[in-house]
Amino acid sequence: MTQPQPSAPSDVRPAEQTLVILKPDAVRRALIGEILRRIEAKGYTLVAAELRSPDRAVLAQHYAEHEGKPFYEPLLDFMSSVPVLVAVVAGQRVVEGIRALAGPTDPTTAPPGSIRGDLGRDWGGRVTENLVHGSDSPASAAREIGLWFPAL
Ligand code: DAT
Ligand code: MG
Repeated sequence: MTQPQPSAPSDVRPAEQTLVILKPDAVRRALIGEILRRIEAKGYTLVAAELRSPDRAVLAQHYAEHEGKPFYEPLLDFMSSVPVLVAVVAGQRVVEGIRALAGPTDPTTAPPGSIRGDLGRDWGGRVTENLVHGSDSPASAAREIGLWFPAL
């Protein structure tokens, strides 16, 4: 895939890509703009973005590592409750960069300054609502981008 590259010496480390999902709570609360603003302000590049109503099979593959956990079915219900914004974001070390921007899973204790820490809270549901998904490793990113954007 081609993507905008800054003018840089030829020995610059190559950009990597990660999968980002703005989850139903972000969409419902009209926080898409605010979250994308933070990602762009950090300097990362959006290479694909689309509002999707994913079918359960895609969500089941996306969250396969959590199958069997008590929050798995509520998580799939939550993720299919309203359309989500699915995006591919690029930049050097973007996988760990997006995880740092998002903050840890629990929004109650996620540090202020992070997306989850600034914008999220516990709403008392069976699944933790924390606004944003980011791939947890380059291998996960490749798998998830292949799942959501097979043409890329
Ligand atoms: P992350 O999204 O930080 O990578 P994860 O992969 O462990 O976290 O879990 C996927 C999502 O499932 C997470 O964003 C919110 C939900 N979740 C995780 N652990 C949970 C728990 N103990 N109870 C309820 N929901 C949970
Ligand atoms: Mg995860």
